[in-house]
Amino acid sequence: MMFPRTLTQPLISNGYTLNPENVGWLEPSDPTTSRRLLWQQYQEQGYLWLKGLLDREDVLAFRRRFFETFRETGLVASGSNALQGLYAGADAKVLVHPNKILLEVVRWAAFEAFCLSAPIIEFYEDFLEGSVYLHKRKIVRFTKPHDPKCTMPHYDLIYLRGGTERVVTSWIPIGDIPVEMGGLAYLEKSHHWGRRKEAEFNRMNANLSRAEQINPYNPNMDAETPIGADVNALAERAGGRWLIADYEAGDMVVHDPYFVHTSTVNNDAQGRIRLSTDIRYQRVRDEIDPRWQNHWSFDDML
Ligand SMILES: O=C(O)CCC(=O)C(=O)O
Repeated sequence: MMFPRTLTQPLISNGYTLNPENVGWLEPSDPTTSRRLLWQQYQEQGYLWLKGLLDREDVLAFRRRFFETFRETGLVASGSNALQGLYAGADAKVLVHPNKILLEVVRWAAFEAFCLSAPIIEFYEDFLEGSVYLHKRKIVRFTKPHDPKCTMPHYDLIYLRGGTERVVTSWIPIGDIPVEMGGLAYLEKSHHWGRRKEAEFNRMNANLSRAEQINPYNPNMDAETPIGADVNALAERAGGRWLIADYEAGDMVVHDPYFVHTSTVNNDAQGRIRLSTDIRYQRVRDEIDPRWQNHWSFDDML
């Protein structure tokens, strides 16, 4: 496939520069496509990039509300419009720890309402063919411009082994996230590789207690870097490219729990903070990982 556009700069993930031959683009899906076709695409690709599933204005309203609150940290450029989420710069004095705000936001009723908005629930009830459950542990992430720390390559089941493997993640950009702002990059067809990797972890963990088997910090695993940080080496090992996209407010990506993903550095020329949420849904009748039934906290070891 041809790239839809030329990249203006190299993409860097945790110190590794992605080789251009290891980069491709996500295929968008129309949310109004039939369930049968979407399911088929999801199984083939490991993801669905649902364009415009959500109301763009609702998503932008949430972005504005987030940054109005986030101003308290001192990290939003003074006098700027909250909707932009402009970073105050590396010299900014931190007044309130950003984690305090994040942990409040994931507990907001307004955030819960956002995650339970009609387009999402209607999509999942159709897609998963039944009543769905939203995991209580929901994550909101922000990425400052030029911060070298990125999401480490991983697949979600590493942290979610205590329930069904039919759990599905929604990654939702809260605002536009063009490639240069460091959105998610997905390793092409890696849901097959992830299944094999998980079988390998299961073999290694066979003699551990059940609690240790599902613990991503068990003696056989390194939860911080579970499959390595070198994105080029991973592309070679899994035999696919890292698929990127210019995400827009209103989009939702649905990804398979074995599908490998990472993020890249936010090099936004305007200095905007990248904001997103990742939340999980499953059929209520499937086994639910009890460790994900509390609000997110930084010491929950997941
Ligand atoms: O937004 C990110 O950087 C990471 C998100 C993630 O890991 C996920 O959606 O499962």
